[in-house]
Amino acid sequence: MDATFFIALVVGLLFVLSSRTKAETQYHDFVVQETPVKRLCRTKNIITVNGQFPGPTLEVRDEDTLVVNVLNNARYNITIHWHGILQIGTPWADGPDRVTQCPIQPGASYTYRFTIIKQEGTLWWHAHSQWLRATVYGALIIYPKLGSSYPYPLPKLEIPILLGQWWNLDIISILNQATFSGGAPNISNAYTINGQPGDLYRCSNKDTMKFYVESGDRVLMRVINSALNQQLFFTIANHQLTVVAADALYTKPFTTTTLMLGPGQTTDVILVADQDPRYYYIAARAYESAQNAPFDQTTTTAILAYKYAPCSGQMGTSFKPILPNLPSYNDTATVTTFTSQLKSPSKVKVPTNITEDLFFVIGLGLVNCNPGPTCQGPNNTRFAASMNNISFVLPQTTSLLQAHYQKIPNVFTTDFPPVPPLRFNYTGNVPRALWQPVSGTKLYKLKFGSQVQIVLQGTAIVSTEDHPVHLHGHEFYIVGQGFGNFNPSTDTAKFNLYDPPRRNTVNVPVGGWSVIRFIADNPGVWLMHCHLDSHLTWGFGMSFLVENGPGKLQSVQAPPLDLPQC
Ligand SMILES: *[C@@H]1O[C@H](CO)[C@@H](O)[C@H](O)[C@H]1NC(C)=O
Ligand SMILES: *[C@@H]1O[C@H](CO)[C@@H](O)[C@H](O)[C@H]1NC(C)=O
Ligand SMILES: *[C@@H]1O[C@H](CO)[C@@H](O)[C@H](O)[C@H]1NC(C)=O
Ligand SMILES: *[C@@H]1O[C@H](CO)[C@@H](O)[C@H](O)[C@H]1NC(C)=O
Ligand SMILES: *[C@@H]1O[C@H](CO)[C@@H](O)[C@H](O)[C@H]1NC(C)=O
Ligand SMILES: *[C@@H]1O[C@H](CO)[C@@H](O)[C@H](O)[C@H]1NC(C)=O
Ligand SMILES: *[C@@H]1O[C@H](CO)[C@@H](O)[C@H](O)[C@H]1NC(C)=O
Ligand SMILES: [Cu+2]
Repeated sequence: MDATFFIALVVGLLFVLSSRTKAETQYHDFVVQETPVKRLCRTKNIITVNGQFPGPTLEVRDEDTLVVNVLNNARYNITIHWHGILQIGTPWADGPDRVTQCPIQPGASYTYRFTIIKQEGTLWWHAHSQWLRATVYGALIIYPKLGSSYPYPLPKLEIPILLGQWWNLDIISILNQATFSGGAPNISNAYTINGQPGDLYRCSNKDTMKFYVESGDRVLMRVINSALNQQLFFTIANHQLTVVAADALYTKPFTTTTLMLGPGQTTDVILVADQDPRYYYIAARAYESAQNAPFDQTTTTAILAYKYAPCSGQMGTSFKPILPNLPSYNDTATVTTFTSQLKSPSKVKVPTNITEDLFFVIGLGLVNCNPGPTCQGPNNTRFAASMNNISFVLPQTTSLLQAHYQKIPNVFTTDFPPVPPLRFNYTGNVPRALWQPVSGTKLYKLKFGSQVQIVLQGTAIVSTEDHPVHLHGHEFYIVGQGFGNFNPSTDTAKFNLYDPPRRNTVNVPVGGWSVIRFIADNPGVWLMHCHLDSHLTWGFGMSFLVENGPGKLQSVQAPPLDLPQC
């Protein structure tokens, strides 16, 4: 063989191989700005990224690196969180305000750099300061790395569906008013699908989202609950949905008509366009488990539109979309049926040598105060929330991660209680004397490699309620859940240690409990919190401090030079 040809062949082969397997680095500019948008018959300014609402969709592959320069041209402090990205070795890029960084102040910028490590599926990004994520969010789609594919037949179409929540008034004034008054924040005026409320709201018809399909198409819908303060049911008229993944982790496929997603959660479903060629509504509305709590009872819709739907004139019946049935707002039975079907695709390695056996009592509370304009909660109180009776307070002068890394004293303590300070009938009639939590900035230290189990036990304080609890920096197995008080002697035996679902956000059932397990293998400071932003504001959060490990890449590295300072 001719030598030149041989070299060309080898080089060519190497090129093909490297282009097949080489991950890439993607650079993006996010300009945070004020943008006028018109919804529900009125125009208002909202905070957006690059003037887009929802924000830009990021599409990457597993093993790619993202470099996102965020320039803040708005008048509020902001941070961006990459929801569900593990941030292995890059805790400074996680984003929660005052947890892993100080905010990016108006006029300033910060570059988030991180690599996707063994993750694929549907995630999203959102602001993680004040309540700016009401409008600052977008999809983050991770395709399998080159050369690998989905564990199901390739769909013809992929549609990201971001469910959102819309207020006619400025979200920061809603937050400020609630913070001042101590009462519940004003309810939203609409829910949205990809930023649009849909046909059932005033002045919304012409902008309703339409997704066109052809008969026989297999469609992958990547459903994301990006609502600020509301769990949502999701359904599509006349169509079955096959669930294939949740929170960017594959599941054993199962078929359902209705999904329920807490804020923060994602669910991938496959739909086959196997119905009469016409228009069908895609719809979402509230799942509200708290008793006597006001909530937005509207329904958002988009349209699944079969191309070649028979024309029968402008107002033809085939263009009038069919509305699906949605469960009642308080249909917990449907939620339980749905969540109990979520399982890992096959046997998984669940931590079984538990070295940290934690029990967190979670829920709302009330703080007594002198009657007045700042005590507008029930009976002259202010709303609060807590985990193990600690209502979480963020530091003001630096972030928790910075205080940890630079050993700055008096920012936090590490005495977050592993078990509740008091044992009581959590979901029973809780004496009023137990309703008031204490404030604190307490972390819980985890040795690198700890095998952690946490019982998340809801309470009936103020009201029982479903809480979507999200953990940063880790994914966990949900080994069990139930109603009432967790009973170790009977409930432990029923844990699913074979194929439990793995997620980053668990819905702790209303008046019940969930048990999660994970390995603390990512050094840093990681927030765990209720993903209803109103609850987080009231103190429903805590942070883990995962200590450095022995390995070379197992310790927190120096912060990036452009890390914002307070
Ligand atoms: C909240 O709603 C109340 C009652 O409808 C209204 O008076 C108030 O102005 C609203 N607050 C904000 C900040 O929108
Ligand atoms: C749900 O709400 C309906 C109507 O408000 C009520 O009659 C029913 O008792 C509620 N169900 C549950 C399980 O709370
Ligand atoms: C379980 O964890 C303990 C404490 O870290 C360790 O000493 C023990 O060897 C572990 N057991 C197994 C079976 O891994
Ligand atoms: C407010 O006070 C009334 C009268 O004492 C009582 O019936 C009600 O349960 C209280 N509500 C709360 C949320 O504490
Ligand atoms: C806890 O409260 C519930 C509801 O009031 C009651 O049914 C149950 O018996 C109580 N459990 C204990 C152990 O007291
Ligand atoms: C929380 O702590 C406060 C202050 O010590 C106490 O009054 C209250 O009873 C505690 N509540 C619970 C549920 O532990
Ligand atoms: C923005 O962040 C800076 C730095 O922490 C802080 O001093 C300032 O008060 C913040 N501004 C607002 C409006 O929260
Ligand atoms: Cu909550």
